[in-house]
Amino acid sequence: MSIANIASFLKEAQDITILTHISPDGDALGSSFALCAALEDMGKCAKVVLPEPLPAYFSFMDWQPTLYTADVATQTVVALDCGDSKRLGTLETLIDQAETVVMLDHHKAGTPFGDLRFVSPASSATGEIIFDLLAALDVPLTPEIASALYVAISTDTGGFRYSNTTPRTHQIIAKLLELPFDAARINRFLYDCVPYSKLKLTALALDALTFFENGRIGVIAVSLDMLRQSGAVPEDMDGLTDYTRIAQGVEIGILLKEKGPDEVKISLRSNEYADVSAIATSFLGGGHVRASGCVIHAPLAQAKEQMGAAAAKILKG
Ligand SMILES: [Mn+2]
Repeated sequence: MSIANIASFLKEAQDITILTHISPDGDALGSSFALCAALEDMGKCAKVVLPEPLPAYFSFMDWQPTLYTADVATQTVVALDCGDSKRLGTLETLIDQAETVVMLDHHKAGTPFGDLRFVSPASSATGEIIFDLLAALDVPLTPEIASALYVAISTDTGGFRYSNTTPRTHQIIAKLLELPFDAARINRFLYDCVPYSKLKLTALALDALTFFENGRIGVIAVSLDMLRQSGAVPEDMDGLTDYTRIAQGVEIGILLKEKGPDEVKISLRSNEYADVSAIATSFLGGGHVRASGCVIHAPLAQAKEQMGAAAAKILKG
């Protein structure tokens, strides 16, 4: 299915409900609210339905979701940035109720669903696909649309740093920046502004950073006590994984999060060559070569030793 086909279908649709994956990120939300604003500009009835309120991290954007209730009416559903309908969580029921389901995504792996599908793994973000869709719909960009797409594409490319960033990414961003919105303000809220609790937790985590194998493995174990001390909420742990692997000489980074007395959630990262999915798989987890995860049922200190030893074994080949 082409973007042009999906655009012609949406031109005829009147009542459109936009859905995205659970724990929505910047691309999920930015793409959703950009499309919603554009459809409203076209005179349609459109809404973004979320199962929970907007994550506080995005409260600097003037985004108004509709909270899910069992009686949310849906004629046409557009599911964005979601490679598998299971990732819609409770909203999956809306897929079954809708007359027509459109799916737009950029994830490589997934189980495509819906009646009209467009999946483009070459796109850095679903936001890039929405940019093309809006052009096909002939709807002019507004500051509201441009700022939402900017959030979508910037966050999924790590601020245009990741390898998924293409010339096309920058061409789209250049077009968006022609609109009068405050990109510097968005960048500040996205990348240079954290709740104090998160900063405090980061300080405790950095203090707890230890190394194995002559500094080639970096490990941070976050205890429940550290969360209590900093007043942090679980989402304040987002991004801590990066600190396990940014010290010079580190190849493998391991973040351990204590969930309970005998439950530790592990995130594994590698910088250049180590296959951390091999470590995760040996503990019944999974993921990719550079990023994977697993759960260990052991006390935090013991889990740390186990993961350090498993990572050392991978480095020794
Ligand atoms: Mn995405």
